[in-house]
Amino acid sequence: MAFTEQDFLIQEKWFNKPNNLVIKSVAPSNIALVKYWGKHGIQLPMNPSISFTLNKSQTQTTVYLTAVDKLSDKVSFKFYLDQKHQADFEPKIAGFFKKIQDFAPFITHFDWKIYSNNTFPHSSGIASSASGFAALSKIIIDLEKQLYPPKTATYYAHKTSFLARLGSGSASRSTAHPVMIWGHHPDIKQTSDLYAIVPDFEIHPVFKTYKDSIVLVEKGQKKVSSTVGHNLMNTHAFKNIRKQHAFEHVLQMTGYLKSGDIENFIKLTEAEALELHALMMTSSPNYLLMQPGTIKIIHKIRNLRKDTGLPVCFTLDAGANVHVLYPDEITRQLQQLLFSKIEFETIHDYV
Ligand code: 2P0
Repeated sequence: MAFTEQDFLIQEKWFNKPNNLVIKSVAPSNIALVKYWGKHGIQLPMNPSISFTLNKSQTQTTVYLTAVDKLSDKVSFKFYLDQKHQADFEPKIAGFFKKIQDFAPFITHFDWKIYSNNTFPHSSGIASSASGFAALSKIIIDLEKQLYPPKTATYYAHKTSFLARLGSGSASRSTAHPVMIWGHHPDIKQTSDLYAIVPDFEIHPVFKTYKDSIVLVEKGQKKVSSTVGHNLMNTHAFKNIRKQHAFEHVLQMTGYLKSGDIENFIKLTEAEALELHALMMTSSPNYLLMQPGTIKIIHKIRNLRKDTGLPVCFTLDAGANVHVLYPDEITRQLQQLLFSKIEFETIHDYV
């Protein structure tokens, strides 16, 4: 049975308020194979999505907590990235704290000094919001564990993802390995719109060796925020067909991941990436995140696959950079045939 919002409320009163605490956590980024695009209500997805966890791209967070003397309904906090105070990030974190307050009422009892750093470069186009909110949610759950009587491991795992979702939708899929599904699918057990789960089937060994190398076509922040893109789906002319596709695609993708069907994995992964960007290009107003370099690399990958039969494919996030996905065993060939021949910097990551 899936958990409800009610299940994540805290019933007990707690008494031992520690004065000072230091809690650390680490959380990975993720790349969606079938994309979350469109949302409703409070951070609920329009459709289910499925992702690979990117183990090497992590946010590392340390929180210094001090008990506050006078309670307020707002959380007192400061956020530091790479040891520097980052006021720009604070409104989104404040919004997160507000959204989770009913489920973690203890957070207002402390002053928070949040120190984060990422193992991936800031310019990489890897969204730090996914790993960042996942890392912070792990800390909040760790604190809950310290303050209240123990609950089940499943409760803690689902609640971590549930809290992360309220920070950023894709963050819900950054709380476990190696694959996560977020969003209710009638044909996939345990799935929920409220949090992401690790599917209960065994992934074929070939997908356990997968790598993701990100080709940096464009460095820095994206121009249109994903939140705006998600909202444009509400009135999108292709909303219903997109929803239908996503439900079908998630089910198909789980089948390919189980059976090790690389050929269909490639077809579907690329179709999803292009569909995501096609949705951006056909929303009202429309916008275009791909750059000439993006198209160039896509063609290179497809030509290489045609010429050599190597099982390499691409996916795209909400930006111009290209994620190149491939099994570990062809790494050396790709270094020679692809990565050494493109004029863009590439970050080699691991799924
Ligand atoms: C995804 N993306 O499935 C899709 C595909 C980007 C492209 O979810 O508004 O930062 O915080 O829920 O999670 C990026 O959007 O948006 C995203 P919010 P989020 O990964």
